Amino acid sequence: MILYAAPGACSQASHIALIEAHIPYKLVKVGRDKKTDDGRDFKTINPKGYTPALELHDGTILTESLAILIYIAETSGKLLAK
Ligand SMILES: N[C@@H](CCC(=O)N[C@@H](CS)C(=O)NCC(=O)O)C(=O)O
Repeated sequence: MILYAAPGACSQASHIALIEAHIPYKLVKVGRDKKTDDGRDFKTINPKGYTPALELHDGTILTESLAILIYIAETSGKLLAK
């Protein structure tokens, strides 16, 4: 998974949730200029331009903090059930 996040923004909640759930992830930072720290235009990832966005292994992009937090909680539950 890839979490697109901006330092100090509401995407921090998703970041904390991934850490607490022990889910492996890669963090890509998004600047105020909507550029990712690996040089991409973030609006090609989330046309709304908002962080957080979570890219799943199949390439699906999840947006909206609430949806991402629920996804992380459900994924974490599945991992714990194994
Ligand atoms: N409804 C979205 C709102 C996300 C949001 O407002 N993100 C802010 C950071 S806290 C953002 O990316 N702002 C960038 C901008 O307004 O250009 C969610 O809950 O995820």
